[in-house]
Amino acid sequence: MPVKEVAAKIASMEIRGALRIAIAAAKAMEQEILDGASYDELVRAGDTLKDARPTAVSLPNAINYVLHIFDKHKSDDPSVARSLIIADVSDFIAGLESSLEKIAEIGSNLVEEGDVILTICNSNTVASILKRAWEKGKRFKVYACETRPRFQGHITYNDLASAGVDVTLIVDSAAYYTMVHKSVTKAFVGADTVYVNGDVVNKIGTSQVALMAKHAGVELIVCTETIKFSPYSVSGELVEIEERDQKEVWDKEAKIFNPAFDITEKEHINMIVTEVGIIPPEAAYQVLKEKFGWSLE
Ligand code: RUB
Repeated sequence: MPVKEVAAKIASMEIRGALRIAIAAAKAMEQEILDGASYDELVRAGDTLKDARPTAVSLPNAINYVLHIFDKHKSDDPSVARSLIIADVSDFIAGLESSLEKIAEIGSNLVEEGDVILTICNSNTVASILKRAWEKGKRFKVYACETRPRFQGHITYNDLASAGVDVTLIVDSAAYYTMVHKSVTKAFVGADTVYVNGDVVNKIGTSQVALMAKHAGVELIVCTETIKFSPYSVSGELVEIEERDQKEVWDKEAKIFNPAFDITEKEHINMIVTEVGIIPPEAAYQVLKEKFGWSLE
């Protein structure tokens, strides 16, 4: 798919969820390379993609890694350089895709028989973990927050229900009541960006869920591939919290504030599940050093 089309689909949220966004962007960059783009053309394509949505760091991370691959091969013999670049980029994309599989396996070990799990928005990573746990024969209940204003909770509901998982939809404002009165044991949430200090940016409402979880003694588990860790946060650069069209909230002339994401402080996070293992939020820097050393030098 051409870069402009992918960027438009990311902006309109037809392609959404931080991992899917990263994979779609990397594939669009791969296509540019296959079409013979120069480094400068590739940088411009990357900029178009990066401008599509501001908050998921997986988007610039994926683009910058493809650019890094291109740059790395610049001193190679030109007759083989392009095929080496294409091989590395396709390995990178395969790695992104397999990270979901690995995290599903690791995360599913955290789900226990009889758990009552609350989730918010639609994280493909969280859904993959829950479906894997169900496939393994574990039996548990899930409460999915509907996630105003875009109702990504409906996607979660449909995905889990069609895999046979015992899932119930709740309105967002029922989250605390549900935690207390339905004996929720764990909250699983996704991530758009993980900062070096262990704070996590995710769908608006996640930080409320985290505060409630802390108050109710419920474990908050963030599920994220390491492509969503922000190397830029090492030098203090934070992501922009996207504010979307007010019409998503109410199709009327009114004063409306519609932030799409919020920040959950590390103090409210019990653990972060990644494809390289389960870590405390405080270990974010270690992950960044290992994964993004090339960009931190
Ligand atoms: C999606 C969202 C998801 C993360 C992780 O927001 O906040 O929790 O992106 O998703 P939006 P995944 O619907 O606005 O894109 O686990 O699928 O990468």
